[in-house]
Amino acid sequence: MFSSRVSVAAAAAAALLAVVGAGTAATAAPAPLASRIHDGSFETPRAPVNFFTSYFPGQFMGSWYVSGGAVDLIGAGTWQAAEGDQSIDLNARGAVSQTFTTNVGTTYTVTYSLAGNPYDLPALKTGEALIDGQRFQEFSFDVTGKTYGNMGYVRRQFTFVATGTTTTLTFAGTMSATAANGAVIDDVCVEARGTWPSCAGG
Ligand SMILES: [Ca+2]
Repeated sequence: MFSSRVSVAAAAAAALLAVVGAGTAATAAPAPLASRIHDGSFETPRAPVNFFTSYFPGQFMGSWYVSGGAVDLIGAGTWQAAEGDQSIDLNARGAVSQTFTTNVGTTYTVTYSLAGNPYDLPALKTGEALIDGQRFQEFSFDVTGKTYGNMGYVRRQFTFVATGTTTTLTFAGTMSATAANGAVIDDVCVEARGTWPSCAGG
């Protein structure tokens, strides 16, 4: 386990590119509201360059809530990110969650980039993605041959049908509690019917 360190991050104002819909007719059928998660790329707050910040249950890591274990927010320059220059390490059994608005009955697609911390064994990093606490996808990544400069990200995807007006997405490590380094997640996107993707990388 990395040691804990709290970064003194400058209050970075997130520059949101607001896309204003051009809908005009009141008689038009309402467009399906797309889900909008925030900062799926884990770019805010900023972790120390070439270092990281550890977050623990009950703490907010920007738009994400740490719901289990310990999660490391990996600063720029530490290792390759899938998008932007930060990512997260779920360590052994760290978990991060975010709740966003959804339309009941609408199908949503979750995509994310997966790699693993190549620092040490075991080589196989495991975790799961949950919707409202229910496991929707297990994932694993073998870091054999991977390096900080060549993380080897792969893209993973699953869908869910919203059952409530809000939905909670969680990524959780499922490694042995003694594992020091785990699965790496970045560039999380949630979109409904292919519209309004919330991933930073498009
Ligand atoms: Ca990122």
